[in-house]
Amino acid sequence: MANAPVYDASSITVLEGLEAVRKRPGMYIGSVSTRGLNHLIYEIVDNAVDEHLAGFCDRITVILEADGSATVEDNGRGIPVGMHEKGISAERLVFTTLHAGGKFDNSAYKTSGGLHGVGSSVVNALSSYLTVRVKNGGNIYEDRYERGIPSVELVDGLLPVVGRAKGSGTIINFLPDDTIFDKTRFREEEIKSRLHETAYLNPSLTIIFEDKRKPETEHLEFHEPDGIIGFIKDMNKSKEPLHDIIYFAGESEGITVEGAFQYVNEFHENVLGFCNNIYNAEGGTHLTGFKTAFTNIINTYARELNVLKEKDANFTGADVRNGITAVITIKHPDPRFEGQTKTKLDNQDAAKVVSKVASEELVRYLDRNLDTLKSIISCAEKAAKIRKSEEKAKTNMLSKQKFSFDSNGKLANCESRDASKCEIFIVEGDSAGGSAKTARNRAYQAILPIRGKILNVEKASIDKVLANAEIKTMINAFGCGFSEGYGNDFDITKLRYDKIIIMADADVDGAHISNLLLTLFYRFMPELIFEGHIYIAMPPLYKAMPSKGAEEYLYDDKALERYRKRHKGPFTLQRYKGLGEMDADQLWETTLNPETRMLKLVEIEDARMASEVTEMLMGTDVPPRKAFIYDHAQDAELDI
Ligand code: TSJ
Repeated sequence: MANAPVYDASSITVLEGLEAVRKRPGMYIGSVSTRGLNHLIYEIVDNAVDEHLAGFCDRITVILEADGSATVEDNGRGIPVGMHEKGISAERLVFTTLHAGGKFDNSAYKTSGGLHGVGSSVVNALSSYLTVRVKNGGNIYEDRYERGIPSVELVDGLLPVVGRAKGSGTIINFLPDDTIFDKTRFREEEIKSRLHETAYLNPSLTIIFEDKRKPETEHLEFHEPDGIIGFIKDMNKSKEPLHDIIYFAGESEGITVEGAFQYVNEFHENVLGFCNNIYNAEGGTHLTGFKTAFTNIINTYARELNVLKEKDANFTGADVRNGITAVITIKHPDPRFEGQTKTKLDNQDAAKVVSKVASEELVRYLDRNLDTLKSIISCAEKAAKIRKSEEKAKTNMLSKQKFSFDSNGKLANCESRDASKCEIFIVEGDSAGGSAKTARNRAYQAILPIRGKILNVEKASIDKVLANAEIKTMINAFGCGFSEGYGNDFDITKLRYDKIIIMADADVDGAHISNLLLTLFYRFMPELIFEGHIYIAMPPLYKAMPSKGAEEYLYDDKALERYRKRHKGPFTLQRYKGLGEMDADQLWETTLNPETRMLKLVEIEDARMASEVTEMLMGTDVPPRKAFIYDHAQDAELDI
């Protein structure tokens, strides 16, 4: 009886709720890919962060266990295990009711993010098992669920005590359900990055990360007492800062605002927004508020200092932000999000309050720091100059071409017009392109060969970018247009291919080409990356041909190592130097055929990661760039 599911009348609707989560997991966690998988951890961690925000927890530990499960522990008050008014343990309510967060409508959740406090039941529903341990009053209470269904019998509605312990806290251990998720291996790079980001946003919190899946446990501690100032310092660490980091903070209408920024000697802006510690990939009203205020302030100063003469037009917002790295983080009692990925803050009062706080605080600062003000204004001047010449070039371009670039004959399109089934391979080199055209399944696979090295868009002005033949062909083929960042001229609903697959040689040149393409997408079509449409094909490095038995393709050196261990007897090894060495059949089998190929989904989820990637992609140092591709190659799995 101990492990049999325990039902009672009130749990029927509960189970129906969790069943809905299992039927449509994507609705609750975005996707069932690695990204969705990692989200499970964030949902749980966010609850512990809420306990920190409520003032009762200063330490969170996240462990990726050797058995594939994850453990999250905090030293907060512990989830209440007592009887809730509904006649069921409060803890049960948290894990079996969708949106249970609202049930504990106290100050603890006053500033929590849209999903905080509600995610734990979703994680529960999507886990093969989930155990809850609560330390409180000298006791350890334990509960357990299987696929969301409780398997521990309550005694008088209360949880059993399984041990004694000092202190208080909550420990959750769960194993993602492999019948729900495509892949069940947590991706540590992304998790570490997200936890580090959380540490920057919560300066008095310590987050410990352990990866016990590795031969030697990896142990990291994130504690960032300098908060967002440290965040800016980190993002600008390999850049050339033009002044000390500026920090401002304030409160109005129950909304608290904190901001920090620093200009670097670069033509690029990086402004990140957070609401209740959640990264807003699509920005929103807090950023609008900051940008509006800041543009006004700098224009006013520029006129006072006579940098802008009476006849001159104002600097644009983009001019003013040329070279800025900024973080704006607010706490809002009732945040609302909109946008494609529901990551755009929508509350109008946030714009007003951020604008007010930023104006007051920054004028106070800049009045006293004239040198800093002058270097900011000179960044704006440089940007305005470039903008004016680029506007001219763009107008000329547009009037000539109107973006209706005809396909210039190189694209071998597929027959299907059902975008959800179509794939386009961007193939380096004409010879590989030729083989790929022969090898593909023309029903749904399109091939676009590109020749030589593609233009580095970070080093080129926009007219050069648009004049580049390869780039024109790509923009035309994808069908969405383009615009800097999240602009209005890009329409992802017009995308003609579900998968855009970069296919380059597995060498340094190939890595370079992949990086240039990713830079292009990141700068002009970021939604393609954020919405998970960009992939990197992973052609095999070797073919092992044993004297007895079947040939086998090996996709990396680790695979070769494993092959050597497991394969007894002699074999010859063919090393592929490039895609061009494969004939059409081999290319189909290793790189094109969805049943057997390896694809790496390019995922850039959180701000820190995105910023690091830009830095890597833009930087001139080769080693970090190689490392980026290498890291991603490590994560590749069979795409079946
Ligand atoms: F996600 C989760 F629910 F599984 C989870 C919750 C996971 C982890 C690691 C920690 C937590 C959590 C919840 N930590 N601390 C709390 N605190 C409460 O739930 C709590 C405790 C006391 C009171 C109170 O009013 O006395 C209120 C709350 C919400």
